Amino acid sequence: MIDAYIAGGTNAQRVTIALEETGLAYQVKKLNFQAGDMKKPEYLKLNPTGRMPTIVDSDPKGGDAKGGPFVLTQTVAIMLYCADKAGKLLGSDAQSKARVHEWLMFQATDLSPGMGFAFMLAERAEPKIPQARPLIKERVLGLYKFMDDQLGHSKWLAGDQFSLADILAFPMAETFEHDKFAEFKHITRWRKDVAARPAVERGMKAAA
Ligand SMILES: N[C@@H](CCC(=O)N[C@@H](CS)C(=O)NCC(=O)O)C(=O)O
Repeated sequence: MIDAYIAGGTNAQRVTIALEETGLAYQVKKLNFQAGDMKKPEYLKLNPTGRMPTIVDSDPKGGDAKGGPFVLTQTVAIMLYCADKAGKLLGSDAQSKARVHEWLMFQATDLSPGMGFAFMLAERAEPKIPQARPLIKERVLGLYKFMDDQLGHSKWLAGDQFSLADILAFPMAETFEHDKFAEFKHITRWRKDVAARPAVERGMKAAA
């Protein structure tokens, strides 16, 4: 059984969708952000960064858990662990695996930092720097254009097979300003295809 410590939001959705798509047994341990659950000593033992998500796999070897529970943090690492454990969502040969990794990296090192910094500069910095928004938005839109082109010639991000790359991208695409996606027809088609998957629907609900 995997305990998934989450408090809602896109990273939580990524984890619960990955868990639903892999079919691994899991339960949600809901953290209350406002109540400071992520800074409480018992949670900090699991995740010293005081952030979420975190998973605890009480059955790490698929057997009798002789090695004790396995604690893991970092959204992408958790997704990779679940996919690896279930033998799903990662591609079937060296090349398809590399494609999945390529699109995971695109998001983890290009898209997410761009969107994260835009939010920090424009909303959280003191003083706020709203003039940073258009600059970063332009960069993010450039990256989404690249993603749109890819989805113009393949059903899923990394090719013919639905993969972790789609799961990583979907929650962020759902929060982006959708009027900006009007020119990105393929992303719009892909968002519908991803949302229609029963496991995705269950994962989104589980993280709500
Ligand atoms: N790189 C980490 C980021 C974790 C992270 O920043 N989580 C946010 C929510 S998405 C959080 O817990 N923030 C609470 C805080 O910073 O106090 C991951 O992917 O898991």
